Amino acid sequence: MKKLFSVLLTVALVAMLGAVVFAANPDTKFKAVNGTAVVDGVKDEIYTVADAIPVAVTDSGEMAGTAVVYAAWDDTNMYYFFEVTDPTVTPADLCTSDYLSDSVETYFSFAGYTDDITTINAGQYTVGPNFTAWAGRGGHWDAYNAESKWAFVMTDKGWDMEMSIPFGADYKVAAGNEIPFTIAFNDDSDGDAERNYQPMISEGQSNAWSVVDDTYNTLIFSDIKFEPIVEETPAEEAPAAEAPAEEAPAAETVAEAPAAPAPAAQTGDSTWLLLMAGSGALVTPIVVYTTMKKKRK
Ligand SMILES: [Ca+2]
Ligand SMILES: [Ca+2]
Ligand SMILES: [Ca+2]
Repeated sequence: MKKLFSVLLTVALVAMLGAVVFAANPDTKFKAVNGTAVVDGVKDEIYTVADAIPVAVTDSGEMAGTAVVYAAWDDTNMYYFFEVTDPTVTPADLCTSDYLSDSVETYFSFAGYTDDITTINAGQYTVGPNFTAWAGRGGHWDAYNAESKWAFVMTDKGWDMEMSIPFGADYKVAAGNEIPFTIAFNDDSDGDAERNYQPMISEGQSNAWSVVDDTYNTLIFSDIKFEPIVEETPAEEAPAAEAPAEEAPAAETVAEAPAAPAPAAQTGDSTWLLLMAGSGALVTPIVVYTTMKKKRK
């Protein structure tokens, strides 16, 4: 009985282990968004709705920096935007314009999986800050690197890189298409133009430059688009009924100078016509004649 239990337990354990399936790298898929980016090293809004692709797994070496990548596509190009955290950057005067200096790499295949990227429509596009030209490999790279563009901007935490790569004549892109791809960051972590380590998206991708195999991940050309938030403009308001003219604020009461005493109302009775005649001591009221005469009327 004890033995039977032990056998059953073993069978159960084997069954459980068999159920543990590790996801193959192609099952790790990332969505590129549909839209056109400006290749200037500045992050376009369209990337904000793309999947953030982490480039932070290395088969060897101790990482000092990592990258996060966003992808987009339109009818003619793929776009990639790399935010690279990199405390020490290969100086421009030492930069070798290849994978040994700080750089990022985009790998993809438009021809499925095959052993040698140089014989198929696939590419490895490598570029970094201060490069004078692309580096790379592959049938697609040979045909289209001259039409591809890149631009970088140094940042507080390292540098940002942006690239556009044309699909080319032999690949027809459509929403929902999936391709094998991966990304690498070649980090020269001490600034001597010798790569110290190479983080990528998933484990086992260090031969991506040579072979398109199932160590690659998958990129989806999704129909997700960036929708700018349009602030609703309030309908033009009918002009408000004319507001009553605001009353002029009462003029501040200024202490008025005391009015000069009003002249005493004159009455007929008090109308005296003084005719002054003469001068000095000789002023003599001559007559009050007018009033008196009036009265007599
Ligand atoms: Ca841009
Ligand atoms: Ca570096
Ligand atoms: Ca180095």
